[in-house]
Amino acid sequence: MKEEIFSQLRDALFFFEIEKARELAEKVVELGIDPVEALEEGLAKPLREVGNRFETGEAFITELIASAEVMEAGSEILNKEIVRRGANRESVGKFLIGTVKGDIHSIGKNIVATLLIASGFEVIDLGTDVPTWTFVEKVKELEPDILGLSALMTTTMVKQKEIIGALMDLGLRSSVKIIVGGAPVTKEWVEAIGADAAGFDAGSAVQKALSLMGDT
Ligand code: B12
Repeated sequence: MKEEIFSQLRDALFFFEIEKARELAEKVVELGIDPVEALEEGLAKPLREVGNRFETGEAFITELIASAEVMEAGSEILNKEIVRRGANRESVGKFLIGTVKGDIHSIGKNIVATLLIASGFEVIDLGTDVPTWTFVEKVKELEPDILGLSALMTTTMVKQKEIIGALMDLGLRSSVKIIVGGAPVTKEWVEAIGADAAGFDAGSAVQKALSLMGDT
């Protein structure tokens, strides 16, 4: 049953069926299927496939946009269920997150934010295309335990470095742990820019965040 629903979700994403994706996501909730697994297997994996096809010229940008809309529609319902399942936990820490300037990719960041909330973090999401200065101001104002920086493009990941540099210049770097993420991020990049950790998927992002809280 579970596999069949995941397969139907994949088809909905490939054939741009927004309503179908919503219905299937509702079914996942009704049947008590793990919403995290449904998100990853039914929507995130096939969306990455569309991205790969776009890269090789086999898919058009319009297809990429339409598939992303299906992912967003389905994940809106699944995210609510993920948060509901993790409700009533004590706050384990304050997590400030956003996608860097010049980058409007939000899906991965939103999944990470959802799983962090489900794991007990208080999450403040600054959204996408966030200027370096806004990250710095918000760190000063809100004093989060962890700052999460999402960048999905090789052209925008440099902003992660810029933000860390700005925090260092203002003497704020040691006040906050920094975890970076997004498809182009590597271990080498983390070391090169002086971040504390990287999350390569939502599960590892939560694990790293919890272990960073242990270090504070
Ligand atoms: C969906 C998508 C879009 C959608 C975004 C919709 C939205 N609301 O987010 C749309 C269609 C709008 C889009 C636009 C563009 N895109 Co685009 N897009 C993608 C695609 C296919 C999937 C991204 C995604 O959502 N993946 C699913 C999620 C679940 O995975 P994820 O994002 O990797 O997130 C996970 C991890 O990375 C990690 N993570 C993510 N953030 C964070 C943050 C923290 C703190 C942590 C710890 C972890 C973490 O955990 C997440 C959950 O598992 C990728 C292809 C790919 N392989 O990534 C291209 C891709 C990123 N896009 C690309 C490009 C080029 C563009 C455009 C420039 C296209 C154009 N010509 O206009 C524009 C850019 C606009 C801009 N200024 O940002 C390129 C980037 C190439 C590069 N330079 O590196 C890619 C790689 C496609 C390709 N292969 O060419 N895109």
